[in-house]
Amino acid sequence: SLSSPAQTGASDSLPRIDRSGAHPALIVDGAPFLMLGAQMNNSSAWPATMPAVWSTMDKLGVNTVEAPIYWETFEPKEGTFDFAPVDMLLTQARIHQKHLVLLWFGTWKNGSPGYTPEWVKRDGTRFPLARKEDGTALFSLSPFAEATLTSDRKAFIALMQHLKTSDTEHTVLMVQVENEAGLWGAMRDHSPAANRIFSQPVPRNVLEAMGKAQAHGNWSEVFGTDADEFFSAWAIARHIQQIAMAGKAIYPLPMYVNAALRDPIHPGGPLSFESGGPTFDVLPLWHAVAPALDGLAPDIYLPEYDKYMAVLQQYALPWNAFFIPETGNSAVYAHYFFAALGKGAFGWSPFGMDATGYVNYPLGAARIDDEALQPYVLNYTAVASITRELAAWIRNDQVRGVAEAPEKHAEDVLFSTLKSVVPHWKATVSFGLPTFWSDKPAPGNPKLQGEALLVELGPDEFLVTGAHCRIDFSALTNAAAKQRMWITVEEGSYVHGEWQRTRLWNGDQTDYGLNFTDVPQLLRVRLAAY
Ligand code: N0T
Repeated sequence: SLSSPAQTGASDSLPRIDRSGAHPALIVDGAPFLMLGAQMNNSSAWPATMPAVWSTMDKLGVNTVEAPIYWETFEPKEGTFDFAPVDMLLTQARIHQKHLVLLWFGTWKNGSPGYTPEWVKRDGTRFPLARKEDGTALFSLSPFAEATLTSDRKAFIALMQHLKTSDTEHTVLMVQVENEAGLWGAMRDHSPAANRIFSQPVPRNVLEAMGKAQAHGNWSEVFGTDADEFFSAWAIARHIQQIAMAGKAIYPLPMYVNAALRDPIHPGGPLSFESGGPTFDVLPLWHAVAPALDGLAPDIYLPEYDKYMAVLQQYALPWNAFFIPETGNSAVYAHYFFAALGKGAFGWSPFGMDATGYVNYPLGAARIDDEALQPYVLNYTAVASITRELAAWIRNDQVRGVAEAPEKHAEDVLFSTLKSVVPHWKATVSFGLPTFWSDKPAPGNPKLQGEALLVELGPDEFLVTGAHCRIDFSALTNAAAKQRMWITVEEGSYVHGEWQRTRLWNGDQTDYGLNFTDVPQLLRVRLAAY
């Protein structure tokens, strides 16, 4: 059940989203797939820079690379498409045995038309910019211009048509439509076309999605101070829906949009965030207006524990094909990988992973060297042998993840998912303890780097891994038997879907719990209570 693109080239079934489990899953070659991802820097998808991309990607042990397709390069003259950059990515990804997620940098790239072709940039009449309230132009295309939609859609269709004919082996798993769509610097477009529509009644699907089914009126009347943002979200979602729908009609790969986030706990007011993108407060609106999208995905550049967890919570919605298409690449972000999987994500992807020399510090790491990659390599090495199994366990909600928090140095995880016969188990994950003994409470690690992944395989049986943590269990019964004994603790890996143990842990290796450092180790644990 382990697969690489090369091994599975014969399959003709399309990647798709499956919604039959507890969490939506990405199905590749007929089975749930876990994306161990990374995204290259924005200007790296060029033949000259790809060696510096692959060196990092190969070190990281990713199975999926996120790569941009630039509209300006793809359609340099209106109606003339250059497929060479797409083919270059397909060919090289296959050589490196990676899957791809292609990112369509079209009308919106971080809200701007920077990646639109010159013939778009120079024609403000056909492709009008959005306006501030005082009439000043913004460097963002108005979502109310027919030609902008038509041209972007035409190019996107050409891309999907090309993938349909040239990617029969399904190197490409998903397509991101635009990049962080929305508007910085104003809450909505105030162009005359926009203002006209703003004063008209709010469409019914928006009213229903936003819990205002009984209301009627124009945007301000119904939504008050939220009107500008919701209007923006509706206009942009509608535009992207047309593009995604047209692309899917040609070749129905899973599609999603990514969000520049609004602060999940203390949402800033107007102008503090990118307006109109799928921020947490407008997810139902986006879902209703852009049903061609399978997922609305968070780009998480919030290093704080509480915020990262809040974002996972906000986007892990039953209808949302949930994964993390971008997250920061500095050290702290690595320890959120298992927590994301525990919330049901089918993929995770740090951003800016290449050796071109560019770094997006202070958003991410100041240097991308082996030391910076190390915690990310540990993450992917630890689960490399179980990506298929893990994806299925995530879909079934058998997986829990813990990330080390600043002030809480131990966390309990309760297991009742499989309704096992008594006893049910509590796992305690503690941080900063030595690997031998201790009579003190866990002090926490010197820096936040601890994390744990726990899979409930069956009654009294778990698969666990972790970094910089100790995992132990106790029984959750009212009876006398509350303490655990290890029946067996096996270290090993899955080989062609079969667990193979390399050794038993016992003695010092289990007397003080299961201690993980910076060595990738997978343990299969069988417990009993006394
Ligand atoms: C991300 C990346 C790339 C006031 C940043 C994050 C990528 C895009 N944008 O390196 O540009 O293409 O999706 C925006 C984070 C905004 C933080 C603003 C702080």
